[in-house]
Amino acid sequence: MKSQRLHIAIQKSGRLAEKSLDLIRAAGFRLTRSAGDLAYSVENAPIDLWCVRDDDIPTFVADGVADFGIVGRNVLAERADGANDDGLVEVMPLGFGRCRLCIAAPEGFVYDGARGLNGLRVATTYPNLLRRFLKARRLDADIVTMRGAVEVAPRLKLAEAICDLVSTGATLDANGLEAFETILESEAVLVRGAGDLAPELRRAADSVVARFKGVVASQGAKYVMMNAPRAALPEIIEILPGAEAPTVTPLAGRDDAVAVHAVCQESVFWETLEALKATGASAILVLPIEKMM
Ligand code: PRT
Ligand code: ZN
Repeated sequence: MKSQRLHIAIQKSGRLAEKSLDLIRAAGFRLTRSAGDLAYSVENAPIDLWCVRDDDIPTFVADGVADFGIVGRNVLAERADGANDDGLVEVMPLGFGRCRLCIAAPEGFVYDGARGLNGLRVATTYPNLLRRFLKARRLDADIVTMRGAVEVAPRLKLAEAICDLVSTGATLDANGLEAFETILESEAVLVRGAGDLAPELRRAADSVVARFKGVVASQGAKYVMMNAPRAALPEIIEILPGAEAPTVTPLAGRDDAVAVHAVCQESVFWETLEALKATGASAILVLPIEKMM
């Protein structure tokens, strides 16, 4: 009989491991370790976590061993090569593990558009993504597939260019390389398989998705409150970043001024506060949001 618990595959150790656990905890799921360091059990919901290599997460989900996975979009995209469509679906981006898959070459390389890659060797651990990029641009470069440490390939004369993930750019800098093209924007995503869930697991699955959405939406979101001249309202709404219709309430004993409350979906910078102040707003408060649904 199939298990009555929902299974989520996460990275065991590495760049996404801690942040995946943080997300799950922020969604209110209490974790206890089980099976050594291979799994966690959620105490307050019928959910278990499998801790595995990130490269195996798509297989776990595609085979139905896990119902969901948390993995880099780059790993998913590298696996899906069109011919081998395993029906994996990206449910939502999770806002961490951001990076770009870039083409880079030694500084000083004259990159005259992607055509400059014709006839060159490009080293990568992402041969499928690179092949698709080259094909879409009708380019003819040789792909040198490596297992890691791609950034040393030009120095070892193994390739003239590389195609690798970049986040801060420090690795490229340290190796005298420069990025020219981004072929994929990546971050950690929640992935699910193509199959239907057992009815008794659907509630847990809906709750995972809704709570993750809440956590992701509240990250960076702020609750902004202020008093403002009624006449400045249109201008204030323009200035507030990513705010949906703000709440406007009267101020006792003041006909010309109102209180404005708004949820801003984007960062609120000091510049924004200064711009608000310039419209005549006062008592401006910016508060963090803990949960949002
Ligand atoms: O052991 P396991 O197989 O599970 O882990 P792994 O070693 O294959 O993966 P890991 O933990 O390195 O990365 C997991 C995921 O993190 C990746 O699949 C990406 O989705 C995401 N991620 C985000 C990154 C980076 N940023 C990143 N910068 N993955 C790798 N890098 C590497 C990159 O390959 C290069 O070597 O970091 C270097 C560049 O970093 P910067 O900061 O110097 O630009
Ligand atoms: Zn890996």
